[in-house]
Amino acid sequence: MGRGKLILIEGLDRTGKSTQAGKLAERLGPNSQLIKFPDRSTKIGGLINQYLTDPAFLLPDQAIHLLFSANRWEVAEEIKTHLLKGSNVVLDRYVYSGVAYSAAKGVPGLDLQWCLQSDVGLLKPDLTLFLTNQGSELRQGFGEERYESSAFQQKVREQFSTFFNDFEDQSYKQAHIKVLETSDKSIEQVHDMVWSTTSAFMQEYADIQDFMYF
Ligand code: Z5A
Ligand code: MG
Repeated sequence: MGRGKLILIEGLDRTGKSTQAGKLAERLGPNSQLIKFPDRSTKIGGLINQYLTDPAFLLPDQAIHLLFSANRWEVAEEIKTHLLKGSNVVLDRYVYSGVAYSAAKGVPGLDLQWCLQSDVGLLKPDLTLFLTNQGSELRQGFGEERYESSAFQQKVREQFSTFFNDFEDQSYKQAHIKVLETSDKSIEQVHDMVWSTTSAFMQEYADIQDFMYF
């Protein structure tokens, strides 16, 4: 039996990532695993949650960046173990959110290159589905957490784009990262796109055995 596939649902805010990650994991069957970042249930995740929800809880930008990264390292072995047992793992946000949100702050020195360093060595997804809503004003109602303003989200969008174009290996990008436009599509319509892209990928890359790393 081959190893499971690591499938990431990434994207801009309020594009339905958590909704789609849940539906994909369900469709992949009971043996699949769903892991969300940030995982707010761990000790490190508790600090991240406090940072996101309490404006009075201040941390240096470098420190919160490293906590988000540490939150991924906390479960890195667990993810690999699931994959080696043949389970597919669906991730809801991951390294790309890590670098894009921190670099979008525009803090001198906290650029994409610096931000990536703490994630170097983490498993790279076999497939990333990047959800965008370029053409839509739908679901622009951001919440109350830190980072949830449209001006900041525009900067995040630019950082994602710079990372994929300038930092990601282009042959990896072409084969392993798929952009899905979700504007004006229902949850079921987006799920159909997610499922058809995932099943086509799984067929084409059924034999992947080696792991890839950031
Ligand atoms: N962050 C970071 O800085 N560094 C890191 O390393 C990581 C994250 C991992 C919290 O993340 C913040 O942490 C986030 C990035 C930063 N900052 N911001 N902004 P989070 O993942 O916990 O954020 P969230 O609160 O879950 O929001 P989200 O992920 O942006 O939302 P979503 O998952 O994309 O959307 P959703 O929860 O699936 O759907 C939102 C609503 O829209 C919900 O009511 C759905 O029922 C509805 N929905 C979904 N799809 C549709 C369609 N197609 N039509 C109509 N309605 C829909
Ligand atoms: Mg979410």
